[in-house]
Amino acid sequence: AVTINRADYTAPAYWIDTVDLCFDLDPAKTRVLNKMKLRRNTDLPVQALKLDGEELNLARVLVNGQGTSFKMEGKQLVLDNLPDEFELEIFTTTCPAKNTKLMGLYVSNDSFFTQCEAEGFRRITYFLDRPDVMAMYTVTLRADSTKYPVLLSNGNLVDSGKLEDGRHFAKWVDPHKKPSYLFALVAGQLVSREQRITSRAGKEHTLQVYVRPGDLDKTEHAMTSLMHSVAWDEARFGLPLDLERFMIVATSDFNMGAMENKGLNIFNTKYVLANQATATDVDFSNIESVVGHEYFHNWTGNRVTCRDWFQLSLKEGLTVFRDQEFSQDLCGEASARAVKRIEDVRVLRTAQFPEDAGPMSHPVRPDSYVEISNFYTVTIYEKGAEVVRMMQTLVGRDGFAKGMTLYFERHDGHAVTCDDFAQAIADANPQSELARLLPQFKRWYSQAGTPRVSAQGVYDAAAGTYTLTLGQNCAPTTGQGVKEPFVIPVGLGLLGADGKDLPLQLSGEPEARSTNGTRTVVLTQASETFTFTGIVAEPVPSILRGFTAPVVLEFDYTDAQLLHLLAHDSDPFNRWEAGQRLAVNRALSAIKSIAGSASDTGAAALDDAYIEAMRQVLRHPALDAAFKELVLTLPSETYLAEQLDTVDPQRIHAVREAMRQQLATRLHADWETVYAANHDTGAYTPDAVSSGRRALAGMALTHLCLAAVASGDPVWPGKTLQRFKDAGNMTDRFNALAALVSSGHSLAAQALQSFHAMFKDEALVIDKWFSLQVSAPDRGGNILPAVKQLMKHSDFSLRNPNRARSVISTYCQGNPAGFHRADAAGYVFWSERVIELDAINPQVAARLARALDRWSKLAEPYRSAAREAISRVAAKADLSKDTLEVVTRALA
Ligand code: HT7
Ligand code: ZN
Repeated sequence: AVTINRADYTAPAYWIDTVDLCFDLDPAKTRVLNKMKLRRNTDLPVQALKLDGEELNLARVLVNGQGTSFKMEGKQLVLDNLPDEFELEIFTTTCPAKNTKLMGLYVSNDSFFTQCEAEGFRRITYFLDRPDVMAMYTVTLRADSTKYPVLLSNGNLVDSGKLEDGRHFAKWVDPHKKPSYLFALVAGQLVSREQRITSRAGKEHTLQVYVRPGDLDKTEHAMTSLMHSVAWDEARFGLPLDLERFMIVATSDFNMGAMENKGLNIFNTKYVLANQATATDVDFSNIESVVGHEYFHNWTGNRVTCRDWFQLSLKEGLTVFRDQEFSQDLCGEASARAVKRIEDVRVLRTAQFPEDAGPMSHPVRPDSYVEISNFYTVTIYEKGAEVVRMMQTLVGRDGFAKGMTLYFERHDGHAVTCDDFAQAIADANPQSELARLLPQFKRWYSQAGTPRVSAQGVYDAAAGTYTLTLGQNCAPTTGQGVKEPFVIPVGLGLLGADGKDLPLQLSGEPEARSTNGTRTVVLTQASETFTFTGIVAEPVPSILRGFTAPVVLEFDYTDAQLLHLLAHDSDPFNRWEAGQRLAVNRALSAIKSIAGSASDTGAAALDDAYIEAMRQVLRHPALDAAFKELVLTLPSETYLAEQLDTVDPQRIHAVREAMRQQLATRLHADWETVYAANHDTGAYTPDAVSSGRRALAGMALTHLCLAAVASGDPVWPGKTLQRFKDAGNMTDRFNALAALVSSGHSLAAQALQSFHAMFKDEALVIDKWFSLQVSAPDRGGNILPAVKQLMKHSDFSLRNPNRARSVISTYCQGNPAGFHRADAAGYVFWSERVIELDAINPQVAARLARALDRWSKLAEPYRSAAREAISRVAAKADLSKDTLEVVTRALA
């Protein structure tokens, strides 16, 4: 496989100014006529034109209307001796019905869809398929008018009409130039919800959400989310919608979440369709953030795009940051914003930190890749968003908005780099810490790995000072043996004995400076000391408030300090974090202390102090339900695994399950109270407050069922089954079902069966039905046989990514104890599925292949067995470069 290096970037030898595409759509043989106007890039020496193409049948090539000679170099079509400006016509055919990779033009449920990012356009026609070639597109679609009444592409509909033989056509013109990865077409039997809106500037727009007939009653939330997105981008960043018409189309066959094609976003149905009967609160919230994300790309990605795919985080990190801010702003209340921040950090720490410590570790701006699809990662997206967030922290919220304005002034309509973005934010804020430290700050783009920040505090009673020494260190990653210090903003507070924030005055300063008791210091050296004065009694430090940097904080907190923070910290993130640290410490000592068998769980994992602290949280009159639910959720098995040098997944599972059981039995009366207080949320709305109450009520039910299974008490399982039957919305129904399943109660089987019967025609609900069963706690190795059985179910399909992921990925990546079996059967299953999927859809296979990324940390016998399974996959002939890259890196 060929490695592409960032350092090898050169500008394109030709520019494409206009593209005129004409499609005759037919599932078996679609004809594509592509007429382009090209111009030589006169900054470079004269070169041949090399056009990318993949799985195309080439029929004809004309230059200025004349037949011409050409040759094929691998997959590229090569033309030589060209004039400086010319028209090129290429006629090809493809077979969308056989396109199981879902890249390029494909058929799903008898409709046509496209997916061009990153390199799918070359599967539609020969092209300079790279993001720095931006052109104006005109697209004509021709198809059977009965089978494909709706014909959509980017931009504005300028013409449509009937053709002979029952066919019709539509002609679309996109008023903005764009890279090929933003091209899209859709054709099929679709219906739409439509909304007219007027922007702040008084412009009229039409918003449309297209779905299959029958799904229209599930489009209201997506439309509301889109309207909120349009209003938010105008209000927060002054960025208006630049199109008369903005369309979202849902498809049930999609490799990722959604795609920001200019004016014609294509979405996985999972991130569009929702009503209270079929979607949970989490689904509603995901839809809001994905609709926002794709809409925000209209400026950050589409108007200003990436020069090359190494700059992917330029658009993805920035757009994730924007969608996170959007969701927080829509929450309103500070406490709800904090809940969203905690959820985002939890994703970063459970998915990105392990990625950064494993074989696929790469900088936010990678230096090389074999298959770019493998680099749509949590590092590019989530860590990239944290890098943007740190910029905002360093220049302030208003300064960041000014920086965005300058970024668009400078780069609108161009394809640029991460450096260009950082430079614009810094230049707009010349007095800021970011401007002062820019070259060093940009190490966040170039260095992989998660820095560890160590902190030590010394209180000097005589001097009335508290001295905090912060150090930083980042372990080597592949190809980067030595790391230079990062710029790390650290939010700080000091809590007094009464739990209140102390005024923060650094020595040498004339007066105390802080906002809401917090101030941000900036760590730039390997080690630095910060001395606070006027401290009359030893404080408890609250460090990295709001999680101001994507680092691991090491501070040797005592239990008493953590309990103090959990009870009082004014920063909700660190308040939650204190509870997590208390739980992690207990879990790790139980895991390490288990001698003997994996089922010995170190009985005293949870002591009275911890249980009492959790009781106080549950009983707290001022804390939100959503926050309580987060505090009471134990750190995941994956997160616990990352805290260990050697991982025995069965031990971790046994300890965590024992902790869950203890929380269930020892807080039984409190769970009953919590359930009584929160289970009735009135008429359903997916707002933050009522979602939080439903989440906490669901958590209470799970614990009540767990306790009941242990005691043999039939009351709560019976009530839970009744709740399942009577629920007025999917969140309550699903939570009740999950409580029965996750507690292992015998009523679960009956509830699962009736759930399937109720929702047999709702694909997204059936995905949940599959996932729930394969993510249940493993009991004596029961999950793998269940997975195999479910794969025989008539509703299962390997070809539909959502369905394949709901069973296979959920099992391999979401159920560590079910997957990591001492008999290696989980790994054998994994290797067979990766190979099987690779022949159908390499992107789905390559993502599944990453389930064993952290194999080298496993204890024996898991480690050797995992390695063997990866080698088996790597040895398979004709593996896609997607999967080959993942397994090769794993074995390196
Ligand atoms: N920008 C979109 C990326 C995407 C994608 C990439 C590779 C293969 C299939 C894909 N579908 C969508 C998604 C986003 O970040 O908005
Ligand atoms: Zn994106």
